[in-house]
Amino acid sequence: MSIQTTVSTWEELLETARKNTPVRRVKRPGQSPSTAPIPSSLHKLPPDTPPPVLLYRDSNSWCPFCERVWFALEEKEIPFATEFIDLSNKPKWYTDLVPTTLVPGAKIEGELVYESKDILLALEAKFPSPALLPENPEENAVARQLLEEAETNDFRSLAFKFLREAPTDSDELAKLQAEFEAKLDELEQALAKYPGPFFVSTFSLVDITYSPHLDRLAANLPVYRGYHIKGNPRFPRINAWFDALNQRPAYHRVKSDNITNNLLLRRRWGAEPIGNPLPLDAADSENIQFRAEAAERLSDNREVAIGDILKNSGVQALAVDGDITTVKENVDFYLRQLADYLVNGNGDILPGGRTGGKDSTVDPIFAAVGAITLAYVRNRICAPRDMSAGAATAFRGAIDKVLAAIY
Ligand SMILES: N[C@@H](CCC(=O)N[C@@H](CS)C(=O)NCC(=O)O)C(=O)O
Repeated sequence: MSIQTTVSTWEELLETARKNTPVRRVKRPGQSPSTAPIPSSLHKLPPDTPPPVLLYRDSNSWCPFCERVWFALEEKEIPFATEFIDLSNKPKWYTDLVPTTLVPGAKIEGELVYESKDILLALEAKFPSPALLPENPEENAVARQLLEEAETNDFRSLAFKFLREAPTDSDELAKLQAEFEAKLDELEQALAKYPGPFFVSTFSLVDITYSPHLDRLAANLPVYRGYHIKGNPRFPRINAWFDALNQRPAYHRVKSDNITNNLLLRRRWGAEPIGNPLPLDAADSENIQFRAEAAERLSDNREVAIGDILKNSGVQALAVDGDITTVKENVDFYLRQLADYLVNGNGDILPGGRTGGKDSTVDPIFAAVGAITLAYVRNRICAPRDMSAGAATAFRGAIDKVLAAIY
């Protein structure tokens, strides 16, 4: 079947997208992940100077402990290089190097440090400005104490018990919820001790330490337990803290989006959702820069994306006589239509399956390729591994629109 191409070429799409976003990533041909973010301060290094920090982190960018270190590196504007470790098959050199064999690990000016808290403190010692611990000695001691407590209190274990344990009855679930809420009450009280939205009077390593886990809980509890932290009147300070984090550019670079968190819990931990996913943030979906970033990612990395779709989505079953050429062309068409909608479109989306104008019939196989392609990539992309959380939201929002126009 010939396709009437009503959408722009990849080259046009890439050019338009790049006009609307400064965000770029490096390509890693043949490797996983296939692209990586560029640390925002790398450009500050003189040419041919190795960055002072090497971060060892998980290849899928799911690890909350790695996120802490990345967050601090971005806040402190430290240029760094990243070595990705495949946690399902850790290389021997890494397990030989790091006694715990866990990520994150780091080489800071050549010196190995591991355990996220120790890496954060070592970064603070070597790169004191901008400070992520208070200068006032008394408050500095409080922050260090809070950091210790974040590692030793049972906040994380109670939270994840409530989230992940399959309770035998509703009394058991209510008990887990009450224990978790008591822990949130403690955080609420801790946030009340100093003026301003943070744990101490300035943004600090304590906020960085709590943010990845609280983010994951705020995204997953509504879906897996019907429980909301965000918007819950019992926790006004935690909500103000989330709002304050949202003002920080570094946070937006390192965080995941809600859907990535939801999917991860199901796939990695086998949890069963009991409710609907949280609605996509409309402001992010409509944000021109996020839309352009998503389109830029898709256009620039299209070959890898198409290869992955053909291999893993099941779409090849639609090939006639085993010839995937047409399927491939059609996958390409739908991805271009998606990128086109991201950069150019807020108007009508031309139904992708129609080839002869508005009133012609939809070719069912062509439409099915589109449905599979779009449904697959909607759940395949993962923030911040593939793009920022805001871009991932815009990407998923655009897919919903294009999908809805297929049939
Ligand atoms: N206490 C450690 C925890 C690190 C950790 O649990 N990392 C996980 C990834 S989220 C890991 O390396 N898992 C691999 C494994 O268990 O082999 C820290 O704060 O750095």
